[in-house]
Amino acid sequence: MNLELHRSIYPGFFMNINTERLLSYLNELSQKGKISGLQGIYRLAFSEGDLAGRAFFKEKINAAGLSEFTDGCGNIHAFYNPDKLDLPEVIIGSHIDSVPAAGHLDGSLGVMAGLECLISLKEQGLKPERPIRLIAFSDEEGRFGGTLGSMAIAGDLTPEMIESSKDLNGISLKQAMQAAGLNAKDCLQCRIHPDKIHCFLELHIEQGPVLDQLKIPIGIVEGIAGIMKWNVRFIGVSNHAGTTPMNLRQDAFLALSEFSLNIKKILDQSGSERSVATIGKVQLSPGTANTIPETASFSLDFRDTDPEILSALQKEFRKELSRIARENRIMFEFDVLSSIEPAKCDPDVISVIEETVKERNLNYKKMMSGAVHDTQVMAHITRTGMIFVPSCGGRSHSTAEWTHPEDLEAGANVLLHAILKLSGVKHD
Ligand code: HGY
Ligand code: MN
Ligand code: MN
Repeated sequence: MNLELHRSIYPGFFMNINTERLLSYLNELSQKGKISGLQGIYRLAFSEGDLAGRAFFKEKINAAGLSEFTDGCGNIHAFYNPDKLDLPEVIIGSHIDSVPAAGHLDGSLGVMAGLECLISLKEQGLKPERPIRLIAFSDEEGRFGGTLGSMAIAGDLTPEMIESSKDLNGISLKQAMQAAGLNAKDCLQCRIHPDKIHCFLELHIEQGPVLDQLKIPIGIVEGIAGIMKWNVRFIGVSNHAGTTPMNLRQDAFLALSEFSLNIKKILDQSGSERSVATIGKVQLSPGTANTIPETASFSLDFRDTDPEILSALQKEFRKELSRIARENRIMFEFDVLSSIEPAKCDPDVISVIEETVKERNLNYKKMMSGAVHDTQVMAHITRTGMIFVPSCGGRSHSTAEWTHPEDLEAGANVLLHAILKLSGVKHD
């Protein structure tokens, strides 16, 4: 390949991110949200850990001399726009909130690599033909449903959602945001008009086994699975564990166990090979060994890349809950915590990523994402693309989360060069 030719294609072609700086940012951020005596990171949205992560990110933005602001939903925005252009922007982003006992890369990689890209552009004095904005979105992980911040930017939130949103422990979004110095109602004022956006790009770890098993360093995401997240309750009758004959019981936990055993059958009958369902949290009350549980409340997270399959699974799960409730002479109810439809990434953005990966002589695989991402919400208002890097052993949402530094570096450089192309960096 004639490198001179490339030099003429776009300035910055020979540019790379500062890998040491990226790794040190990731390492510093991974210290925010640590709880002594516990493994992993605890940056649940709007918690103390999350606020520490936010403060760290803002400090790095300001230290780099980039302009920054926090919107009404707590999304943190950083800008690179040396010529103060008022043109549709290239937006990059991800999240720094985490699940409990999280690893150090889920979301954090996209935000820290985005920051590293903006700093590198500034250091090189490169002039994009469009503004570039980096956003760390609030509550991607779903303490209050999921992708709250990107839904605010996309204008997908409603006053009812803000009013009714509660976490699995019954804490309301309003309370949690108030404790973080924010007013939940302001989430409704954060929309960015689609005309103001050229495209959106996110770098993220795969969180699955595909790239790692195939030893391929880059994934180019073609589509992202949709998710339904319910909080379900079976409500039976508490009674004495010793004196109540088995055939007279209305045992909420037995109903839950029958439901959980039937999930696989429902997926086989009504799902696709991409369908998944998980019961991740269970709470029994009154919760003593010698009392038949009155209430079994549990989370149900189910996903598929096809919206029709997702709605078929919704129907089947409801039918199954009601059959089991009837047969056990108990009641059931459920709240929909979140419902995010599947999304496709934009072919043009995909081809810019693909061109970038080929230029950098990297092996890659086009693939679907089983995890939910802010990208699929940003797809409601603009063209999107996602870059994956391998997760060792496919592990994520776990302290075992790991990606080799050379893969982090490769992914961040693909992000940088895709930004250079999409923002039309020109000669001085
Ligand atoms: O649950 C997910 O897919 C994402 O990690 N929030
Ligand atoms: Mn994530
Ligand atoms: Mn996650």
